[in-house]
Amino acid sequence: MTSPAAETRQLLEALGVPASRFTGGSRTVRTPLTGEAIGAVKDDSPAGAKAAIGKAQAAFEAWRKVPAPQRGELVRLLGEELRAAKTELGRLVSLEVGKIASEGLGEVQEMIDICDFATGLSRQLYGLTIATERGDHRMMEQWHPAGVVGVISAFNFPVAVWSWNAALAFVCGDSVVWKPSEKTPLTALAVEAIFSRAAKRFGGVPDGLFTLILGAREVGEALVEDPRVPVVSATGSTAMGRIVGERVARRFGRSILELGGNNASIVTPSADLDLALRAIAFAAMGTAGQRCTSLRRLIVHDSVYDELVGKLKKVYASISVGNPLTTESLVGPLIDKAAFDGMQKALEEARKAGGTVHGGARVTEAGPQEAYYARPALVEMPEQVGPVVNETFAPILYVLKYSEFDEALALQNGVPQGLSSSIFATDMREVERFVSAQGSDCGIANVNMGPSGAEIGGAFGGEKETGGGRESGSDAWKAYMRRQTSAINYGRTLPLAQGVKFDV
Ligand code: UN1
Repeated sequence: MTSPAAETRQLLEALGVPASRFTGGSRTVRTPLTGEAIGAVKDDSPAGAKAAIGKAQAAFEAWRKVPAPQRGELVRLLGEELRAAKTELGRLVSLEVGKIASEGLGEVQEMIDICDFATGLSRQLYGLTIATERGDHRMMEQWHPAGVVGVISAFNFPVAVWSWNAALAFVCGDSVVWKPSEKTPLTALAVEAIFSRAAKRFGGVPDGLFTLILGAREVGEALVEDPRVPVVSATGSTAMGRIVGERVARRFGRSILELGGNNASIVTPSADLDLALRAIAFAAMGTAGQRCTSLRRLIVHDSVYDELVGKLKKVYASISVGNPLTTESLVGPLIDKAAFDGMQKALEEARKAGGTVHGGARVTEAGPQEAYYARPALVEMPEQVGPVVNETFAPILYVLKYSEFDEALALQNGVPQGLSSSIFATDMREVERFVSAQGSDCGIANVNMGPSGAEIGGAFGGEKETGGGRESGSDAWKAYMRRQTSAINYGRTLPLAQGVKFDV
């Protein structure tokens, strides 16, 4: 059987990444499948990041002159190249992050989908014509390219998050400098190679339109601090986003923040429990609980609690945990030891707060000593306290009981984060209340499905400590452009607004 290191090398070569990019560097990349080294990349320096921003600024000045539908053609070609590379890139995502095969491929599909969306968008980017109070005048609103967009992304969607930002930014006329997670530089290098093939086919893409910079915090800080980067899109923890948001705001830049989620589902008495069970299993255990949209809190009506939780315990006890590429497992490894330690710490805190923990132990037979597989944990909690109000990036599902619908809504909204949420109900009054202004306070509120697995067509993001940004579909593109209002006088007189007289 091929080792993960050998397979990674074959995949990177097939994807067109030169060996010099992933060997011989000082940063060791490990696969969570086995813990073994699969690459050694060179970090960029903060000075290198500054140079990339300089080139991106020059590229922006050229790219903004290219008509938007032509910019869309570059993104269409990027989508084609991604289609051609889907099998290899999906597999590489699984090797670098530990996703099961279908989720690795699904991540690449998400990239292809946003390229299609952005290509269509490139013939839209609509402005407005606004009625004006002045005669022989016209007033309009236009959207112009913003400039250099800095993208900082997390390990768990190592390539899709880049694409949500970059595909929109390119059609909007912006250039992109990307700092991926230091845990996932190999998939980023693959994206760099895929992009350069699309750029070559397009011809005439300005040098520096897209630059990948690798490294840790210092490199990201260069993007955050530089006034030549008007838009910074950052995905990751709330702690990281608080720093990024404050620093970018201090220089009056704009940030698009997609931070922690602590997503809940409410299971009401009218729920279809079989459907709910399947949805809960995917949302809470899929991606080993390492999505920002993963289900972390289950709020169950007392009339269905015993039945549902009884069934859930069986699913939790039987779900297969193991190497997602060599077994049929649905739950792969955690990204690293720190993630496993964080999970154990949260479970300990839950026990102290009166919780009953089912599962959660390390699965040593699933991989070698340096790999961190864990059984997903189901934790029955007496109250929403302690670790339940925090986001722990691991497969832990806290279960709470309610008796009145208002109580369920208060629990759902009673955490600092506001990314995603869902309700299982066939009672339309409860459904409609949940999605009404008095219902879920999250950026995403689903019905009869889990909170994770959003399609690219909707705006993606959330409220409160999730940061307020929106990426991907709907009109999220507006955050990558600047708005300009123009009033145009085509007459020979000068009527002033608000009836002001100023005759000199
Ligand atoms: C993330 O975990 O950062 O909605 C993004 C979902 C995916 C994206 C998750 N489409 O679960």
